[in-house]
Amino acid sequence: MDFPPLKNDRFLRAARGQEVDKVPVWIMRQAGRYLPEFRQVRSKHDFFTICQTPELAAEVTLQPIRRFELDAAIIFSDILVVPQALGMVVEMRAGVGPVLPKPLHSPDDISDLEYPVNVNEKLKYVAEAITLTRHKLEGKVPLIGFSGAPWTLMAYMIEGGGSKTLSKAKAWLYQYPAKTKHLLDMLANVIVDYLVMQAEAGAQLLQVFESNAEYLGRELFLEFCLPVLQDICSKVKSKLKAKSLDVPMTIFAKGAHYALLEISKCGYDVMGIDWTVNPEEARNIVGRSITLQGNLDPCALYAPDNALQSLTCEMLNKFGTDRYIANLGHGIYPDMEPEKVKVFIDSVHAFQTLPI
Ligand code: 1CP
Repeated sequence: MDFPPLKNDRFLRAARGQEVDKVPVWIMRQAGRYLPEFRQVRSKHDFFTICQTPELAAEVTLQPIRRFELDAAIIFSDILVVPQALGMVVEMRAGVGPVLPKPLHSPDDISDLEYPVNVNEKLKYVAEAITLTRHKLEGKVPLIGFSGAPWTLMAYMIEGGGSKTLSKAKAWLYQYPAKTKHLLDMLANVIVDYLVMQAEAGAQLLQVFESNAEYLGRELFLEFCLPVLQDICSKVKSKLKAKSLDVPMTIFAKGAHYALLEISKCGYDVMGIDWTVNPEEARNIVGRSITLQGNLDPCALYAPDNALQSLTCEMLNKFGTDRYIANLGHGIYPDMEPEKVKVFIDSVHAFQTLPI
């Protein structure tokens, strides 16, 4: 596909372990409710209508890019479009978040899922949104595509929405380990096709969100998550290679402080860490063969500007400037003042990079 040439490649360079002029920075959930211009679009359209309408998805993806000196854009969508593609109903309720009114109650319900999924048909709107956004970005910054990881999606499909404990979903891991693995493999197959489709449509890096890793311990994670995360990465990469596409991949397993080394060896180019992990310890554990991404506490953006600047500086000192992408340790909160994002980004860019 013929896209405008990329003008700022420091995010992709850092993902590939190449030298950068400044530390690249983007923010998880950078398009969203903390921006008045997003709330305006959202007041007129249902959440999933925005995701499904390429012009609207491109517009809200570009909103933070117009406002801030971010080094990457992330396509506006949600991880729950995958359960939708499997035939599940997902509603986005104001003040509540995602709700799946007919969750999976037992493994017998797996057969009700519309599987296999023709991703190129069911999620075509995401591909179209990506292609349109790539054009509208005019090469300003690269565009990130993403998917939820199998365990994170499975948890929503069983809990029917967010949950404090994920006890219903975790019960499956103990009660039905084989059937759970079957469901996770089904999800992985859909996710592989979905990520490949996004790269073909123009996504320049693919991030996998295992946001619910924090509910598991090391043993459950190693048994149920790690093998599928590895499988997704190797299958996506080999399928892309066959199409002469080379797109770096990021894994963000939130709360998986207990398996940093194993995650770093899964084949991904970048590993996101949440704000509970000490960057120096993470670097010591994983070595220098992977780029780290993160991890300022999203609440640090509530601090006065000078404190936020020092906290950002402290974080960069710990990570170093090599093989590093600055970000928050999780998504930005909806009540954040947009001005704080500028303070954070400017502090990252002002940091002196050292020659490798
Ligand atoms: O700029 C961007 O990052 C926007 C794209 C984006 C992404 C990458 C959205 C828009 N959602 C996501 C990923 C996502 N969605 C994750 C993984 C990242 C993470 O851990 O936060 C998860 C777990 C979800 C599920 C989800 N969708 C939640 C969390 C609920 C819970 O269990 O706590 C919520 C609140 C949503 C809704 C949503 N998704 C995105 C936005 C802007 C919103 C707000 C909805 C609205 O406007 O009404």
